[in-house]
Amino acid sequence: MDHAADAHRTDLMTITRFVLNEQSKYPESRGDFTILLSHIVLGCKFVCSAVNKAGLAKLIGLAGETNIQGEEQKKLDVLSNDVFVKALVSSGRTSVLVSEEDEEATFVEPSKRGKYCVVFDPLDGSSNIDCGVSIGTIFGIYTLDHTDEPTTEDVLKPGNEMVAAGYCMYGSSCMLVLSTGTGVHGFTLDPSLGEFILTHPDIKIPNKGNIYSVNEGNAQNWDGPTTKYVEKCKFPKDGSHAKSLRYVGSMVADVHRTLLYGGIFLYPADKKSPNGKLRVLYEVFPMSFLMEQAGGQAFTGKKRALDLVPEKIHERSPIFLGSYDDVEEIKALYAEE
Ligand code: FDP
Repeated sequence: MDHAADAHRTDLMTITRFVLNEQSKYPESRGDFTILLSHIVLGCKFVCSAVNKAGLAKLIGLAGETNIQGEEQKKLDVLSNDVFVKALVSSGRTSVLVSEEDEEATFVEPSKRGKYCVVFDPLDGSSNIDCGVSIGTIFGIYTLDHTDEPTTEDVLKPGNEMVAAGYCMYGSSCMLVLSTGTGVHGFTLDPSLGEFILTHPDIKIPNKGNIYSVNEGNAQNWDGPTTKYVEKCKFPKDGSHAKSLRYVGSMVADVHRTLLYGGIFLYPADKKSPNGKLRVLYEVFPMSFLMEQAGGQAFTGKKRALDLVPEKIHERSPIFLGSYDDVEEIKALYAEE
């Protein structure tokens, strides 16, 4: 009998135990973050269950509404948004919420307020819902640094001020990847226990990868550096192997693969979308935070992504993120401009 393996199987590090362990390193901590996270975890479990049942429950289909980005809103988007907003408000630990689905920020009523602001995309990659491809929830957390009436200014802060970020991927397994600023840790939902168990401690992205991930259908509208970079991936002139192309078109799935296998994920600016497509607060920042914590980089084409200061809650930005050396190459091409 393998006693070491058995000890591992019987000493389960749940996400709550993990965060409580972290919390114990800060004696002044009152457990607010642990409570907030447990509400986010509940939202993820609910959405995971809804995504799994979607085909059966006839939840798939248009809800007959469009969101503020002009995209068709699916029933699962609406449901996920409701679940997260209610879970976050009822945690009693939030003051400002920004959701991809809501045009305006939500300000929590005074009696339920707490010291955190949460920015999130409740169900990212929604064009993939109907074909069962992996989708996910992305979130970033800021602290409220004053006791005055909260405003949107409290979330219009650079990503480097986030105190935590993560995503939950609803795929062949349900996985929550989290960073509180001390590395990146992955937890897989054990459906029989209903608990997220630490399965991927201290994730480090390889320094260089052999995969690039981009919607190449937009190539005719790209700028010079992006065009040159993708050309280099396909036809390297330094004797290295050409990179493989993988693109799911669901940010959580594409970033998750990039984090585990290495390589680069690009959503550049193009002539039609000069600011790219992905949203700064709840797509670019959380994923950039995780990449940096895992030893990678995230770049906008102009600067470090986490140094952006958003002016609007639904602002977009081009993004290049992934393995350190791969992002270094695209930075060099933009520096030549
Ligand atoms: P979706 O439109 O399906 O919701 O920002 C949303 C997003 O998906 C990301 O998850 C994904 O990376 C990207 O858009 C895909 O965009 P393209 O279809 O333009 O490639």
